[in-house]
Amino acid sequence: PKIIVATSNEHKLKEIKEIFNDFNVAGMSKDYIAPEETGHTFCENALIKAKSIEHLGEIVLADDSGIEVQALLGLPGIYSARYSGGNDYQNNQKLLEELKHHANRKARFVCCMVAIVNKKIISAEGILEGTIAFEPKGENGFGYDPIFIPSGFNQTLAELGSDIKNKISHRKKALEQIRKKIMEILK
Ligand code: ITT
Repeated sequence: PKIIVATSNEHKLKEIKEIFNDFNVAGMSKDYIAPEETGHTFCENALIKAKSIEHLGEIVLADDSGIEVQALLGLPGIYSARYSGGNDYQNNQKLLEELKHHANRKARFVCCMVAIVNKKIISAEGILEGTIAFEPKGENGFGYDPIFIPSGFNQTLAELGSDIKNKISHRKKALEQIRKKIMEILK
């Protein structure tokens, strides 16, 4: 089946394509203007994005995700993309700076996927637990990957690379759940 994804983040799209390699996954064109993310939760924002392209196909999908840091009471959370007002590197620097005086470096990635399948709205959430590293390491991935060490590993997601990331990630978990719900509607 064909799935259109409401994202302007090419890294997300690449991961979704790798995980959903049994679907025909298409992104948006260059001139796609994303809606304002005015929701208060990941799923609210994912729904806003999915609805914005509902008219484009029988199956549309949107991903809203971010990192929640325990010592920062869950921030940056839904503000992850706009945390520093700058780029990924600056977001990472700000997070490391904020955590300087905290011993607790626990964090988790959260992803909410919303799909609209033949007008039916479905959602699924995935979580990846881990800790924040003391400095950025690794070249793979995007966003907070260089400073996030998943539980059970001793390297960052950016060091571990996409093969491992796409087996364990919040995005992978959310996609596997939503895959089941999509197939249930289509059968
Ligand atoms: P779209 O809304 O167009 O999909 P976006 O990048 O703005 O793209 P979000 O609003 O969902 O997406 O913000 C997600 C941010 O959370 C992202 O920019 C990263 O900073 C962070 N993030 C989410 N998933 C991540 C991952 O797998 N690895 C690293 N950082 C991630």
